[in-house]
Amino acid sequence: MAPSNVDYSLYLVTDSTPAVLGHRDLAEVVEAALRGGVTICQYRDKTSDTAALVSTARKLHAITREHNVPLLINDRVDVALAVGCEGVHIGQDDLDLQTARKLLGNDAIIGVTVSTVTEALKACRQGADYLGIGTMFATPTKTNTKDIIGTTGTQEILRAISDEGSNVRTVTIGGINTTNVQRVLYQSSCPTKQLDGVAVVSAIIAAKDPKSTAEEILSLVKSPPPFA
Ligand code: TZP
Repeated sequence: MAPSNVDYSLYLVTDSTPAVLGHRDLAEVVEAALRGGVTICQYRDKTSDTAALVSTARKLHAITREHNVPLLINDRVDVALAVGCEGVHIGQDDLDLQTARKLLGNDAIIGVTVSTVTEALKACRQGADYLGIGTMFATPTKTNTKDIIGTTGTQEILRAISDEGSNVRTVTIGGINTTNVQRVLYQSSCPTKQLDGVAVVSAIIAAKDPKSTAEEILSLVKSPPPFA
């Protein structure tokens, strides 16, 4: 199991496509977001070849290490191993969790995308460190999402995890931004389990000022919502 003190409050997931990143440099945007308080980062790139993935991941890892923030690689255990970063995030159609764990070892952080109670309980039982629960809201960043589950579906998953007695960590993903983050955290909570944080792509990567946007989202995550 990965260290239990990983901070999932503000989880940045990268996107290198022109529609989100524009013509900016990914490493510069990630660095700015880290200065704004991002607590964990995932390099997600569905189009680059393996050599380019390793090269960019090395660059990002040098930056995340300076900020003492874990870097995970989306889907690619081989890239995580090549770079020596802190872990991977796997989807339902990627390499299975048990194989990823065997390859990366017990200290690696391994997260799994889940959108149903069944998927969530399976990932918990197989030793996931955290769950990326979603999709919260429809988002142009990922259009092939299986399910839009909203706060109701997310709450159902949190309740099931809690009933299972699992202490797996949780973040939500999909359409999270400064205007909805507090409502999402509040409405998804069940009495015995809350989300540990939010995973954000475009609200930060496409922001004019990624640093101040990250600061704003992090402070909203950490302060109680006005309507609680
Ligand atoms: N998985 C579910 S939704 C999503 C991923 C990777 C993309 C979320 O992007 P955004 O821009 O934060 O809505």
